[in-house]
Amino acid sequence: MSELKNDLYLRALLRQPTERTPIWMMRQAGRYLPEYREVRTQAGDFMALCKNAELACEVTLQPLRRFKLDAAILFSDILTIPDAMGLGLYFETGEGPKFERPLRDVAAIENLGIPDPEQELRYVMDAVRTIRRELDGQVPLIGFSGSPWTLATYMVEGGSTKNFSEVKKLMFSEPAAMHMLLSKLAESVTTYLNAQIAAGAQAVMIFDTWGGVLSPRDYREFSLQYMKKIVAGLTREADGRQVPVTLFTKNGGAWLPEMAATGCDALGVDWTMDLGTARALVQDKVALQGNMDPSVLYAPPARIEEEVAVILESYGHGHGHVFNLGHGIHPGVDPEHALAFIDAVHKLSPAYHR
Ligand code: 1CP
Repeated sequence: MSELKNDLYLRALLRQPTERTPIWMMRQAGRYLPEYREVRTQAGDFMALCKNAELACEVTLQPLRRFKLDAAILFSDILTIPDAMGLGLYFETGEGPKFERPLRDVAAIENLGIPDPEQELRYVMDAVRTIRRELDGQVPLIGFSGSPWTLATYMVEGGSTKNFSEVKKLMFSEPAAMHMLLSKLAESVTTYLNAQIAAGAQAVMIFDTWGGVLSPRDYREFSLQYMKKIVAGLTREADGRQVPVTLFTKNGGAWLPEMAATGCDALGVDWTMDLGTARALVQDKVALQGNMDPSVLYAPPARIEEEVAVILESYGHGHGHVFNLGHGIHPGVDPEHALAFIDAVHKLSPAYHR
């Protein structure tokens, strides 16, 4: 494999010195880019795009052509695992993801198998291999998965949800079945991420988008415990380099110290907490990624630059910060504003590394 030309992102995650703060954006490949919309139309639908390695590679690289980003993220989705488990993922235009066969009883959970990443999920591994080849060492490639809890919410609800009623009903009334589901998902996620690493992913991130809807006790029991198991089972070195692991629980600010104790390398932080407070909470045990409110990108470039300055100052001097949004970029953002955001990080961050 070709030598990595820009390893700022990997070094920052391991809290090693960097000359500036690296940056990437969650959902950096997506609908805010006209060139993405074009390829998606060409592919037909979202899953067809994910399953075509050449097109998935093309949309992964699109944001890197426009912006000075320090990492690429595999173009795929967290719902590939439930799809591979046989739930039948589909997308209806204008609506979120849906499953043809959501999990509604204990028998359905008992019948779930662990997908083989080089069989049912081979298209993901093919995309990783294609992207690594085309990246040619320009920046590292991030692999990812959903957390067991977050995947379970979609699998039990059958799609997106506001109240989490079905999944919480299961959790509170059939805890043993819930744990069986989460154990199967933890094993599937571990195998899946290790396969992504074997195929060429140089760092991995676990998205726990819905951990924040749980009480502290339930978060520990139904989400954190399983992420910790995954972290313990991951390949941590490949091609003579460490493979850093980032955990991100949206609305999980209160739990950062416990998350930092899982053995991961870095934590994603959303915008509901000051980065300086987060840094004090984790006592520099892990690196931090974040945390601008994605809606700031609707504001004029001068206001965006101001917010970047506030966040850099909040983290303060020293290493171990990866700049990012606190959640995915919104589809309605003007790409010129994303450009202003990324340029501001390039311009203002070196002062914090001297
Ligand atoms: O083109 C389209 O209309 C599809 C929109 C879309 C995209 C661009 C979906 C459907 N998934 C993706 C790609 C995607 N999803 C990536 C690609 C890499 C990148 O960051 O550029 C990643 C990392 C994800 C992860 C993902 N999917 C998460 C976790 C992160 C997060 O944003 O919280 C979640 C919760 C999903 C589920 C999902 N898939 C798609 C949508 C619209 C959703 C969210 C549904 C919901 O809000 O419940």
